[in-house]
Amino acid sequence: IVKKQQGKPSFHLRPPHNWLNDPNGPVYYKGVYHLFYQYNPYGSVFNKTIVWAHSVSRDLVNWIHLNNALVPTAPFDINSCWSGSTTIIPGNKPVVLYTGIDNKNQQVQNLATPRNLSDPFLKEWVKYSGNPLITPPKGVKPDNFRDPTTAWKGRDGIWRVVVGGLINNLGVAFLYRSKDFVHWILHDDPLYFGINTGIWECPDFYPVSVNSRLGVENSANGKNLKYVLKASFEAHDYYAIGSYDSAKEKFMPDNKGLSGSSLDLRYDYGKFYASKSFYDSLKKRRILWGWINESDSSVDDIKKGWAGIQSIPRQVYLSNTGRQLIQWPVKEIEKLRAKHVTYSGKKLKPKSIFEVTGITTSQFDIELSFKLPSIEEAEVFDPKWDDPQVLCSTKTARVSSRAGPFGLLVMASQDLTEQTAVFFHVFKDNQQFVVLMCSDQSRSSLRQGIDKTTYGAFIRMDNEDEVISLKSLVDHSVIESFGAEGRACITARVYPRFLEKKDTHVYVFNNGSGGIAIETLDAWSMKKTKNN
Ligand code: DQQ
Repeated sequence: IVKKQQGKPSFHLRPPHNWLNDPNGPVYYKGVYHLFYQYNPYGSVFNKTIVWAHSVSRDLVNWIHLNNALVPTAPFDINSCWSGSTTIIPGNKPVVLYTGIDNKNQQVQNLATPRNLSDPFLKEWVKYSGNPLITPPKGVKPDNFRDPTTAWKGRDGIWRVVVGGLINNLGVAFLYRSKDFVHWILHDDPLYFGINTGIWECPDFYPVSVNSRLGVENSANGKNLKYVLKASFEAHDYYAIGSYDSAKEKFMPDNKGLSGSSLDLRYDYGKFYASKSFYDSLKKRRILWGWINESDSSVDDIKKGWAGIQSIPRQVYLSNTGRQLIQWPVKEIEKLRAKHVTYSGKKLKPKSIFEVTGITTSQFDIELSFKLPSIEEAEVFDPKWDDPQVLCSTKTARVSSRAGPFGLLVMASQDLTEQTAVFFHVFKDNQQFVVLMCSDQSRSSLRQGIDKTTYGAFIRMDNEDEVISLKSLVDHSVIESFGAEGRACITARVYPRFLEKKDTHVYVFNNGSGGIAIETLDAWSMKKTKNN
């Protein structure tokens, strides 16, 4: 029995007890946002009784937990209801495609529809009597075929859906087509595949606008669109930006595809997996959710009685350069902001630190912008550096260079024996800034048996950038950080030991050999959400 629920988040979506993982089938319907997710109703570990839990919200901030929407009951899903997606079909009808683990332990794709379309909460779901709709294709092992995407309809009126899997050691986005959403035919070639990646889980495929932050509905077609293909493998969510040839049913990445290399694009360079996006027709934006798992042991999870949270929903859109996505917490989360402190024009001398006080230090939102040095001041980027995560383990928060490290120490004890550093090192590469962003958990806790991996990402700055910004949303054991206005995201989990007895502190630091100017700093205490 634990005395206090230390580390329990206060404004991240999570039911009161038990295990959760992937977000499933997010959708906006009749004034209500729905998020389903993988959930074990019987305990705080993953097992064979996974259901679709269901939470609803009118503002993406406060959630009501409803009854489980899909639970294993039928031969086609008796061993678990695994991940899937919602599609809105004509007539504003949401329908769900999900993976069932059937009575032979095969992964099959099933359909479910709401019992009552006039209920905006879509409380009850009916499984189609003709399930399964899709069984593993020839050559695919029965446990290597899962996680249908939101379907999209082509100009020809035919539906397409992608299912993730593995065949002949290739991670694959299998493509299926259907005229009626019930009979699905495998297309000869996959939409795309990756070599040596392992199985592709939870694929996502959607259009983005090239000249606007507005989201695009999955079935939209037309000019000024690019496409994003995401696949989850090897513990990360990788994506590529490219075009989609609907005649050939091919995704063509602009640059590299999805290979799992340390230089591939990732939604998040920390803990963020099996994510899923949806088009929010109310606010015309695309929103992304990911599963943030624990970093402590499953023994701890059992003691705590809960494990896993959903990320803060993020708006996602194409950057001006068209080369990457930008992510930012949905505006609505700002409703939770309470007490505000602000500083501007503050200078941080070399090797100095200052404490941000006046906010709730275990539950806050902070945004800072640091003035970039002159290009001459930055050290030269070594082209051999091809793994930002590895680089963050040598260029730590303590290793001084001419421009950096500077950033935040959060969930820190007053004596700094426990602290998580989120920071930047600034380099130059041919007269352009390349910033290394790190989230260093190595000193986050004196406890043993916790995964304290340091995470890192490279950010290529634009010529006109004069500052580099950092935003962190800190919610007890969760730290979601956004570098350079959302060009790189790193999510971490931390479980400091001092919290058993002492309060936590927030500091801004500069360990570089040059001074650094903080242009702006704003921090807010964050309120608890309802139902948390
Ligand atoms: N989680 C689900 C699967 C999916 C995996 C099972 C990804 O459907 O492939 O809970 O985390």
